Amino acid sequence: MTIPRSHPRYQSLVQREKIVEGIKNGIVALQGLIAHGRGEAFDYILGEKSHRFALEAEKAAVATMLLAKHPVISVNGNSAVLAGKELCELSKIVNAKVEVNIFHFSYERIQKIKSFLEKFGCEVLAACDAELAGLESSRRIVDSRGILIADVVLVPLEDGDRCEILKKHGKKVIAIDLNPLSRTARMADITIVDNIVRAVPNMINFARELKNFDRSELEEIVRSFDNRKVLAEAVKAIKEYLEEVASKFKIDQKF
Ligand code: PTJ
Repeated sequence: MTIPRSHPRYQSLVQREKIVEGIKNGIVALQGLIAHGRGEAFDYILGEKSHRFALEAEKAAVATMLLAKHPVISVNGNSAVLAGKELCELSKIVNAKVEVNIFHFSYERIQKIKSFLEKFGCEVLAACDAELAGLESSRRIVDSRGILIADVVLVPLEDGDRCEILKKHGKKVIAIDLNPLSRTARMADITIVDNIVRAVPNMINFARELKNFDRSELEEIVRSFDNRKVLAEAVKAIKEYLEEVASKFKIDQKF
């Protein structure tokens, strides 16, 4: 479908089309439609912009990845179609591995996501030759060269069952999740409350800048980061945005 650039909801409609296209070619799970709708709703009440708390988390996330020994970017169906190209670009700058890991598991979809990502010129792990102990869902199926041995894992658009287990395995978890109330958002070490389509380009910009920093400077960025403050600010931002909209409605009513 061609979306006119002049449409007031152009960006949002483009994202929807990518998800729908992803369903048609077997990359996105049907449940991905529901997940996307939830994300859209949260983006709407966050004012569809990258807030200061999101930028802070994006910067700390990049610093953490640059400091890591084995950083891995975990990619599922929705993340692949919405930001696959950018995730591959980020992986190259911070020297992270890209691994396909999905909740609604099938080998066929694993292969489709892998081939889709490889078009952007990155190496993609998807051997499914190891398991994360303690996890029952299909997300336990990992690559022995990737998530299994990772010390830092970026998990965009996660469904909430894995974050805790990754942490039990001693890994640092960075989540990208528009819902600051989700289990993943609350469990992660760093939570990026931002739309993946804005978050990853922001992270690429930070990565280009921070790549030249000393380890001590990167460590300082990570040390001064406070995830609980970020989550609190995200919830406050939603409240303030809704109050502002409500007060505008009240002013309009007077005329
Ligand atoms: O490809 P699979 O099988 O691994 O399945 C992927 C989905 C996303 C379907 C699966 O992980 C799932 O069901 O996720 P949930 O439980 O719906 O959680 C996804 C979270 O991502 C929700 O909290 C959404 O608010 C959030 N989200 C959705 N779209 C975006 C988003 N966060 C950032 N950017 C988005 N565009």
